[in-house]
Amino acid sequence: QQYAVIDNIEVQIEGERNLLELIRKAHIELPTFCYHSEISVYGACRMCMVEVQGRGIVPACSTPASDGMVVSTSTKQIRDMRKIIVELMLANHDQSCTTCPKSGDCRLQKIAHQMGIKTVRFKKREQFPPQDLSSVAISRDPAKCVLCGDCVRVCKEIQSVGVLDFAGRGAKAIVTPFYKKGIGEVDCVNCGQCVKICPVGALTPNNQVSEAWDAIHDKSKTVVVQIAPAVRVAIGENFGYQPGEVTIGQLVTALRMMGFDKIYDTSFAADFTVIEEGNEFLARLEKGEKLPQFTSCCPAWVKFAEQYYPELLPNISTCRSPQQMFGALCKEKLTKELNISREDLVVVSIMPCTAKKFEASRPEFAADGSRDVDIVLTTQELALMIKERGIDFGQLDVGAFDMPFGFKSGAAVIFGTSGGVSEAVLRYASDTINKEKFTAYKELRVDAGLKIAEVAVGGKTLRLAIVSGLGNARELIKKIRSGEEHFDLVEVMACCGGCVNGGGQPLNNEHITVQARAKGLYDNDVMLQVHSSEENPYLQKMYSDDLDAHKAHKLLHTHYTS
Ligand code: HC1
Ligand code: SF4
Repeated sequence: QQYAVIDNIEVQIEGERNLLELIRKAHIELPTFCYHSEISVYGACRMCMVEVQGRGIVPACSTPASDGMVVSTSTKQIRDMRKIIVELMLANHDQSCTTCPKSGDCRLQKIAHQMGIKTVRFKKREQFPPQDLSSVAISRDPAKCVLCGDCVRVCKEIQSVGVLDFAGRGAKAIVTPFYKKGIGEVDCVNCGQCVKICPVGALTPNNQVSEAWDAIHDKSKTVVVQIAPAVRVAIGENFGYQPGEVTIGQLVTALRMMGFDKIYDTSFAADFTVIEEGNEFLARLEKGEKLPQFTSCCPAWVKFAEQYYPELLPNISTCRSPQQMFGALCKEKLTKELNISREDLVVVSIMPCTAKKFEASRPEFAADGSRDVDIVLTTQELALMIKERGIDFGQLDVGAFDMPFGFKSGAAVIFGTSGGVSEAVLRYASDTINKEKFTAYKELRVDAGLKIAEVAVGGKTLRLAIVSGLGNARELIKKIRSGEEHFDLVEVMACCGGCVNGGGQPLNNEHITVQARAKGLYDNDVMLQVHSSEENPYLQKMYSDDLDAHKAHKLLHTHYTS
């Protein structure tokens, strides 16, 4: 057994990748801006410098732990160095902290406070590059950037998109999309993984909180809200709940108190997605064409495919995502029932995702220029609104959804985690083919970026791939194109682990959090009344009363552009 001594305490070395991880195991939270276990070590911020006996001062993130090492994490010299680094960052940083969207969640703010920094000894920078508001999904503010490079690496290494990079040198260095274009003008797929990893306010979701309040306060509007599956297991983290705890009842009550007229569930529409996508899949299987079928509910994946794999577009399911099915159905049905115009019905979505803002803005999801989904708020934007209204979330009674758009099966709730869409579609396919009730398909539950499974349905063995993270998707597509791999169904989610790890979720990046949120969704499935989409009684009624084949196609399907 090997040990290192860290701040006078012996700590066993058990395969930690570097000294920083060993120090964290010893319950010392060394500050860093640029270390994340899932991306490469960059060693740029120098905040994790420690003193190793006999070797001097070294960065803990890029130093392996070795037997007998004696480490001090905070000598006078190290403390002074860290203070200088943070003060230099602050001097070079637009300090409009109180109005920054990241205020309260900003690592620079937290570390400056933790280190007791009261004054900045360096001259403050006066001129900053302008904000970049070119994207409907993501806002950039280079004046807040600390040059940690986290966004550059996550975009390149995890998502294999690589639209961000460093430009300029010395004091003029910045992180920017290529050719200093706006982020909305390059191949960014809006996944928001850069937003989630950014420690400061340099990358944030495009904030639509004011638009939402304006709609709520406008008495001429009926404002309805849909809640995405993954929000229910994460929003509570902002109010002291553990990741994975389902707080949907409190959330419904909070939204009602805030003034939304009807509170609905995106999962209701996900049940439609299962039926439509399931039927499409069964038809393709029978004809043996356009296989593998790729899922279509992740808008970052759809844009990725449109940009890089246009030849795969015929294989992508033509189903709209649940968010967009919901918008189309709601605008069709409620405008008639309430006898109001499309403009006076405002559909707001609460999504774990920044790309859903982009999806809702796509021209194909509008009728005569009037959008099906008007405003998309991330989980984090909604948490800010709840706090702004002074609502004590943890004390709220559990509220119930409005009907019919509030009823859902468990199959529709598990959509929020990687593997959930495949499991939901397979439940429907096996119910339909085998005429048997509900199989859970636990073998599709994923704890990695790629899972390959073979499942017997109706005397056939189906081969499925479930992939999350666009870099993983790119690798898989290479194998499919070369003929090395064959599948019947491929589920792609842009964020590792699926929507539970979306770019609009609480800023808790640990793998364990994503697992806990996924478990919360699977547990919620068990608690619900029905587990297969076709058993949703409100869905059956809507199919028979409101949707003939033509209308179902018009409202529930789409097309792609390369
Ligand atoms: Fe998702 Fe979906 S599951 S894409 O991850 O198909 O965002 O949660 O709302 O639309 O239902 C996201 C989540 C979400 C859609 C559904
Ligand atoms: Fe890259 Fe995604 Fe960020 Fe766009 S949103 S810059 S694709 S990480």
